[in-house]
Amino acid sequence: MPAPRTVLLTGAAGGLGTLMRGLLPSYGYDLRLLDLRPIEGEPDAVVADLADKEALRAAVRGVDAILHLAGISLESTFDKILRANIEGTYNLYEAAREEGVNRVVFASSNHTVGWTPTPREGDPLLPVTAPRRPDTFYGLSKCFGEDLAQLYADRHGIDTVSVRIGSCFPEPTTVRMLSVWLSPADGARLFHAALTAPVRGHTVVYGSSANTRLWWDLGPARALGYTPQDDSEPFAGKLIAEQGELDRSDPAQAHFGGAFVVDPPIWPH
Ligand code: NAI
Ligand code: 15L
Repeated sequence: MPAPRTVLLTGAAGGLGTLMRGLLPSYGYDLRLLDLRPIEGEPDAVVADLADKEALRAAVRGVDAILHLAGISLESTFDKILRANIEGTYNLYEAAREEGVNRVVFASSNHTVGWTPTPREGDPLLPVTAPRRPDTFYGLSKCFGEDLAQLYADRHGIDTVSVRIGSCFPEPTTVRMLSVWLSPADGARLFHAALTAPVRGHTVVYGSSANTRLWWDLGPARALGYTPQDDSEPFAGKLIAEQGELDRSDPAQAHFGGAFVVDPPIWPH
């Protein structure tokens, strides 16, 4: 497969989309942008809802690959999650199938395994083959996205890398994030690897930097050619002084999904 050049970036107005709009062009990509919301300074961006099948078909036409970030990124009502994340991702894959786009990178999430207890010292890192334990309707929608990707790989030959992103923000802001932080620069490295790796079918990887306090196995991501350069550890002293070490007697601190396991999920950023 030749390296993709023109990539549709959905969710381009969001936090991660904005970071990737800044970072991915240096890898040689020509980004086509799509979001529900207009993007200041980007008059050519497609403003469309994932529910709009015609707009999606037009948006994917002629691209080499899709980086699918659009959707509801936190917990919400089931109806809203159903429309944006479940039906929306289905609509995107249908558009890809109809237009012959056969490489997708799907923004999955650590919340697919959010109810998994975090490892204690000496425990093995969580493999991507561990049973999924979604912590929310949001996490459940990401499990659906991964299964949809598997179906479209098997049935239609569309290759997907599902990246179970940890927390991709400029800096970690909680003690939990010291374990799951994906620096924006490593995020771009990982998405680039996922867009270009010569893998067929559906591949699931965890997405984080090479954090000293890592909870999961980065082997599958490294196998794509991803070499993380960052580690959250320089932020540890300040965060632990402010917030204390993780308190495992608190359910919101004892699971991969952090505060998402609490009903309703409360998130401090
Ligand atoms: P965000 O909420 O900042 O951005 C999501 C974007 O999707 C927004 O600009 C929104 O307008 C757009 N969108 C929502 N519904 C849409 C629809 N129906 N049609 C078209 N566009 C729609 O979220 P963020 O942080 O940028 O995350 C991007 C993706 O990565 C999301 O899918 C999220 O679930 C996933 N993710 C992000 C993580 C992170 O650390 N930022 C961690 C794990 C997963
Ligand atoms: C996610 O899936 C969310 O989209 C993001 O906003 C963060 O909350 C992240 O997980 C996290 O777990 O820190």
